[in-house]
Amino acid sequence: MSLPLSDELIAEANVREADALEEDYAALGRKLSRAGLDIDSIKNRVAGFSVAVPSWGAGRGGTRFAKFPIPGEPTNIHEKLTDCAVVNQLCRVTPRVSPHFPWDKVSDYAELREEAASLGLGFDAVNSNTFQDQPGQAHSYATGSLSATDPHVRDQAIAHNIECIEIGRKLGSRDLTVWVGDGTNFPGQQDLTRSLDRYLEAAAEVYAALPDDWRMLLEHKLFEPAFYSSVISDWGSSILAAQELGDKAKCLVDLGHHAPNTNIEQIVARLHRFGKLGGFHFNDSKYGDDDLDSGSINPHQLFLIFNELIEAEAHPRGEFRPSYMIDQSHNVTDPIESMLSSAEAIAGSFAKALMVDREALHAAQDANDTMMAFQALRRAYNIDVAPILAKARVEAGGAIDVLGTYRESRWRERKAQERKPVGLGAGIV
Ligand code: PSV
Ligand code: MN
Repeated sequence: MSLPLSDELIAEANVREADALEEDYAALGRKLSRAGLDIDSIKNRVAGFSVAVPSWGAGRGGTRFAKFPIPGEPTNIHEKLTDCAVVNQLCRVTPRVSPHFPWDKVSDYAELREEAASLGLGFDAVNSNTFQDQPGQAHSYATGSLSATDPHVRDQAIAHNIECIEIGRKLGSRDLTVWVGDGTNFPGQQDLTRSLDRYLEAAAEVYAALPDDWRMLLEHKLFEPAFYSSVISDWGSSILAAQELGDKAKCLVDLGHHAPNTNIEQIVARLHRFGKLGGFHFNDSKYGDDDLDSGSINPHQLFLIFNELIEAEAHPRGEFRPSYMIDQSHNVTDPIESMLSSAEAIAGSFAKALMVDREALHAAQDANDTMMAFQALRRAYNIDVAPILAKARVEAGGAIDVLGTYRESRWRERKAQERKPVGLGAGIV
């Protein structure tokens, strides 16, 4: 394996932080043991936790108004993988990349898989893209893809999804994530029932091409690009579609794809209850599908989602295998820094949720002791888990101070000398 940053750089940076980490870890360990928690057991669970990064998140995103590239940004899947390897080398929680096609198209996928492996990376869910036209494409997705009125368009969208499965098999993926931008901008533009019928029929053809151990993750989104109606607009449409398609179809929750103030943790509990929780696209949002960094706006919501996930794991309804992926648009930061900060926020929420006193919580719930039930959550949420995350990282070869060490590496400045500049333009990712 040949990782992008020098091991010495990380080791030297860690030496400077080691004593403080030991002190903080020991102090937190004493505090947790008073609450009956063993810090090493929590740390070991955290060490087993991982979240995939999106290949597209390695580049700078943008809005429909503009994109402001930075020097040294990756411009192809090879450079993106290298940047994702930097993220994982420092934080050790992101060993997989979720690719997007045709954005990440190459001629030899076996080679790409080896390239990733040599960087310490594997591949997570493959994402299809029928929300954009590609140069030379026979039929346009302007008025829909899997739900299009024109059967040629639907066939093309089906074929693309099946091609993504084929690519994913070569990459070692086991999930196909399907998000369609299909919908309407005008009342009356399409029949709301018949468009769903067309989607279901086309999605069933994709589903039929899934290998036995694969899942199809249906990602819903309330609005955008369609502003009046979206075909798979919410978790209700998503679970109904997944139920109709079959066991291998599950629902994927992108945190930004709901109306403001939606109780997303309850959606997670509901999907789990019916064996349909497939995975997540983590991000944060204030207004809509803002694709902001995980935990930057509402860290409490992230914690409450993980609280439901810990409950779900303890009370399985069928297989419990949610895919954890980040889906963010890094418009104003260095994408590597955003992914480092987000991975920490996500792993931290997981760690906090592990520390909820479930016996106390359940007892308070059963006794209708509202305040004590809330306090069981609050106590865990208030714990500063940074020493646990840092200890798990450093034991796995990562950096104690991920952002500081990244800046010290001058990775972006060095890449700015080597990589070709990205063109200007608009672009939501
Ligand atoms: C759509 O907004 C989405 O969340 C889907 O996951 C896409 O694949 C991704 O963003 C990138 O555009
Ligand atoms: Mn998404």
